[in-house]
Amino acid sequence: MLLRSLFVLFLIFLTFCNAEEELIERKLTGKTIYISTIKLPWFQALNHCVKNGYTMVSIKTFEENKELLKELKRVIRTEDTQVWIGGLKHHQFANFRWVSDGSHVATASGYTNWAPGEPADSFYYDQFCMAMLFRKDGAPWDDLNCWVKNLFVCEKRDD
Ligand SMILES: [Ca+2]
Repeated sequence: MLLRSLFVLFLIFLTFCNAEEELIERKLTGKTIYISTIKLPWFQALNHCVKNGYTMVSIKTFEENKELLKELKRVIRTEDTQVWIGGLKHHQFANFRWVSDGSHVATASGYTNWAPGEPADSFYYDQFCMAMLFRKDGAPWDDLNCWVKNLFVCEKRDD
C-alpha cells in the first residue's frame, strides 16, 4: 500500500516535472524560438538552450524585436517582468555581444533597444547579462546581474 502510494506520488512528481520542462516553441521569420517556462540565472539559461539544440536569442533588427515582443506578450504572464536574451558583456569595459554569433550588440545591424540610460552598470560592476524589461509601453533592454533567475528565450536560426 505504501509502495503504491509512493509510486503514485512519483508519477505526480514526473507529471509536474514534465509540465515545468514543457517547451513553448514558435516559428518566427528566419528562426524558431523556444520560450522557457522555468526561471534560471543567465548562464544556466544559455546552457539549457544549448542542451536543447538552441542558442540564446539575438535581436538584430527592429522587425525581429517587434515580432519577438508580440510572441512573448502572448505567453508571458504579467507578473514576469524580466526575460533573459542572448547578450553578454565579457568584462567590465567590454561592449555587449550576441552569444549566438559573437557580433557586437550595438553594431550587429545598427539596431538596439536599450532602456533610457542603459546599459548602465551599477556601482559594483555586476551587470553583464541582457534582459528585456516588460512595461506597459514596450520591452526595452537592460543589463542585469547574471545570477538573477528569469524566464529566457532560445533561438535556432534557419540555415
Ligand atoms: Ca542595468
